[in-house]
Amino acid sequence: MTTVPLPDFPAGFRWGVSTSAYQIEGATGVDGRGPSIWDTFAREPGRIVDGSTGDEACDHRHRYAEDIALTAGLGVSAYRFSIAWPRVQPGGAGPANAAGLDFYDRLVDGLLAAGVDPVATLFHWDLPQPLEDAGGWLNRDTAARFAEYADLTAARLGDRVKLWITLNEPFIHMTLGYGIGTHAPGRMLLFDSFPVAHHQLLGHGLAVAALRARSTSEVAIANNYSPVRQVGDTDADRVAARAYDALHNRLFTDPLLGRGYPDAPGFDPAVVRDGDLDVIAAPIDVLGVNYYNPTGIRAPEEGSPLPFEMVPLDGYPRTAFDWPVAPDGLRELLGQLHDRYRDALPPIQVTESGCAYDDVPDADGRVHDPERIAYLDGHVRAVHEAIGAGVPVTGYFVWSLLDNWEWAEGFTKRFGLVHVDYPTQRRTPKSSYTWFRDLIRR
Ligand code: PNW
Repeated sequence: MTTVPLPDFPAGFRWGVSTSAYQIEGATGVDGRGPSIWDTFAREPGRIVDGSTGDEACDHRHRYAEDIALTAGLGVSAYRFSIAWPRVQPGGAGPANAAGLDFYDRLVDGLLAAGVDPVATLFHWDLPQPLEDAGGWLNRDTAARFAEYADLTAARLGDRVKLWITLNEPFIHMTLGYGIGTHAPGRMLLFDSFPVAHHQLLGHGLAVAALRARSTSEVAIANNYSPVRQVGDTDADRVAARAYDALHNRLFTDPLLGRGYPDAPGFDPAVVRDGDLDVIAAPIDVLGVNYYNPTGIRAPEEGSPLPFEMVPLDGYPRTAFDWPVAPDGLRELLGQLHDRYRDALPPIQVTESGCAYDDVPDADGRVHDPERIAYLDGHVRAVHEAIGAGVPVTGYFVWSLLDNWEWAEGFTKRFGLVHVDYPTQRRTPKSSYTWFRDLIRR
């Protein structure tokens, strides 16, 4: 890690931490919550590496007051959480379940009392199971259902949530959930999953309209981005890199920012109806950027089902997920977004940035995570550099406040600033927590 002091950030820069409902809440059977696709998926043998489910996770549904205190103790100005759709509409449709919304009401009030802005994501992958039974995001009707849920939620919380995020990483949900099936709902449609992109984006646009009608707060979407590093120098490598870039970095952003769909693999205009692109391009106030790593791409082998091949990038340290630690990729990505969309680009907030390491308490019960400090130090500097170069970045959220249930990896990957001992649910701030607190305090 560099010892050069961290640079100052503009006044009003939003420092935050992020979590998501299914990964931390547990208590899946209380408040009249209905089943989600992740309850179903996690129960299927072989889906989750350690055989765990999110039934308990971090028990945040019961321990939220302690988690608000941990958040406030960091001195962050914002906390990004997600609302579990199955708590608000247990069946995925119909009137709001008041008991489900009561929990988020208390959470939001607790955050505000602690001086922390609530930033609420409406969909972080936990679709009500009844909607999946009707086709999930392959079904156009799910977009309308999503807008209805957004309306019910904003009617209750719209006066206090400071920033709404409609969808989390629709690209990852489409590719892992419907393309290759390593996430819920576990479908393997490869490029036939394109309708999932369009229906999520349509749901986003309809939800933006619903939120605007109920709330004067800012509205955003959180996309996952990964700058593409072309490996190899043939024309075929160039074509492959361009195809992957269109899929990962443009499919969910070009139409949002008014450009229509790019020419991306799997793009099937058949599901796009007249007027949809206008709905999708409804102005947003903030573009949420989730960044973890760049992607190496070269031309595929003959006969591959994919128009590109992913290759590991050499020369970077790696996290416990084996993801490369590449802060230069964040700098590159922010510059790319700025160059690509120029005047159409709203202010960016980095809504997720973080890393997994095998953090274990020492004999004194302390958790030292110097790799995470180095990771965050590098990424915070990358953001600062981008701001210096004129990219409008107004916030940075660490993924995550807590170690939590990491989807198909179960409890085996720890991303938190706070260590969680799952058997006892004891929370222990790691040294990165202190580091981040001190960074914000300066
Ligand atoms: C994001 N990939 O997921 C999610 O928003 C979080 O819920 C998650 O815990 C975090 O990143 C860490 O994984 C991703 O395969 C899952 O490239 C997979 C990928 C990227 C992001």
